Amino acid sequence: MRIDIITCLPKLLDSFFAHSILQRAQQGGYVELIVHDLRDFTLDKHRRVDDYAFGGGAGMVMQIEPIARCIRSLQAERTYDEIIYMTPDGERLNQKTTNLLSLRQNLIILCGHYKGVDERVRELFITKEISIGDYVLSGGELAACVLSDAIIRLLPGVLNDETSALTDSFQDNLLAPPVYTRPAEYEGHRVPDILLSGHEAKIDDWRYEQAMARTKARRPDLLEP
Ligand code: 6GU
Repeated sequence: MRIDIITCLPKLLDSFFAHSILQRAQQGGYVELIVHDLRDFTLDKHRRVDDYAFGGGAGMVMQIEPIARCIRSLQAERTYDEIIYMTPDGERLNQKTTNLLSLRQNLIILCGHYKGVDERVRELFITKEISIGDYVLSGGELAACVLSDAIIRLLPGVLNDETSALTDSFQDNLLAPPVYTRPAEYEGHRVPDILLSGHEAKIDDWRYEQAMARTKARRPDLLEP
């Protein structure tokens, strides 16, 4: 898989991608993550990528030309399955969307800033608009990191234990059950006996019951049809 990210803050993304699972995924050849500095695609001598909003009002708007130039230069090299714009008014991200996107070959992710991008960018280039929740961030970069992380950890081989992504919270619309490690007792608080029993089938049942109880208590909306 290849993910091209377009941003005015490339250092922020580079530093995120240079760590942990995301770094391993790149070194292992599971994903190619390329960060593009939008300012490299402006013809303006001050390297500006934004301008005042037509009609007035506070906040700058990201211009179409540098974005168009960047996207077209990428499209000249390969075909993209989706061109995603990170924006608080996009469709709210969930596990189903990350699962589907993890099956794609080439993605572009555009990070918005300021008051957002000129509407014509969305009309002409964007195929999918994604929000990571009902709150406003100062830019789309953190949201792009969230989306990339959620996708890349699903690629076969990226996680050590191939099955572990399948038992995550949300993977079956259920929250994950509680987990424990040593010591078996901490200041009088014991790990449930069933987990020490070695009885695999019973442990599976217990985990399912716990996941169901937790989902009912915390996120009953996930159980609705
Ligand atoms: Cl994708 N961008 C921004 N700026 N804020 C957000 C968001 C995205 N998702 C939730 N809040």
